[in-house]
Amino acid sequence: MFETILLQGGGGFEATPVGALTNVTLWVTAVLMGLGAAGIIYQGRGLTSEEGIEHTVISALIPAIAMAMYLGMATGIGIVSIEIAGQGTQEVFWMRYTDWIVTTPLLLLDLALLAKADRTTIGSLLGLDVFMIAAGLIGAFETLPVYRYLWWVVSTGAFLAILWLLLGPLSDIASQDDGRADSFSTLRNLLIGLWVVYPVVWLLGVEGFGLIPVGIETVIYALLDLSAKVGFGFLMVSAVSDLTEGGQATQDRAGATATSDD
Ligand code: RET
Repeated sequence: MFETILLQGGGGFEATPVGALTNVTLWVTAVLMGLGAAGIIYQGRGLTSEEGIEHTVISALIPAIAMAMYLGMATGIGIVSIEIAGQGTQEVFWMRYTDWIVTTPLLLLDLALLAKADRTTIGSLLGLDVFMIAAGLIGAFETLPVYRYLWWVVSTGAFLAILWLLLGPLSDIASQDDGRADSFSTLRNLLIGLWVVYPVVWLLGVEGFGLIPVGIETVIYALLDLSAKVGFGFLMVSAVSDLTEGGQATQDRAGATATSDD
C-alpha cells in the first residue's frame, strides 16, 4: 500500500513494486546517507592541511553518492525485475552496483592515501575493485543460476586479490610511517571486516541461494553500507585530523624520509 503510493511507475517506465520493509529501509537509508555526508563535512570543517581537506572531501562524497543511489532505488527506478530460469521473477537492485562501482574505489582511495601509497598500488586496487563490482553486476543480470555463480567466483577472485594487496603491499607501505601504522591498521581491519560480508550476503540472498528474504537482505546491505561509508568516513576524518593537526611536524619528517613519491 505504502509502496503503491510511492512507486507509481507512471509514464513509460514501469517501476518494480517492492515490499514495505524494503521500501522503508531504502528511504531511511537515503536520509541517513545524506545526514552522514553532512556530518563528515562538519567533522572535517576545521582541517586546514591538504591531506585533511582531501580525506574530508572523499569521505563525504561517498555517502553523498550513496544517498542519490538509495533515493533512486527508493523511488523504484533503481530496481528491475528479471526472469530466472526455473525460479520465476526476481528483483535486481542494479543501482546498488552503480553506487558500489563509484564508492568502493573511493573508499580504497581514502585508505590508500592514508597509507601514502604509490600510484601503482592505488591503480591496481581501484582497477581490481571496479572489475569486482562489474562482475557482480553482470552476475546479478544472468538468468541461468549456474552463470550467476560463475560471476560470483570471478568477482570473488578480484576481491581476494584486493584483500592480498591490502594486507600485503599496502600494509607494508603504511608501516614505513610509524605515525600512521596504527590508524591505518584499524581502518584497514574495519574495511575488511565489513567488506567480506557482502559476497556472503549476495550468495545467501536473492541473488544466490535465496535463503535470505529480500526485505531482510535490504536491511543487511543498508547496515553494511552505512557502517562502511558513514562509520568508516567519520573514523577516517578523525584519524587524519589526529595525524595532521595533532602531529604535523612528526608526520612531515617521517613523510620526507619514507615516501618514494613515484
Ligand atoms: C559482490 C558480488 C559477489 C562477489 C563479491 C562482491 C563484493 C562486493 C563488495 C562490496 C562492497 C561494498 C561496499 C559498499 C559500501 O558502502 C559484488 C557482492 C566479492 C566487496 C563496501
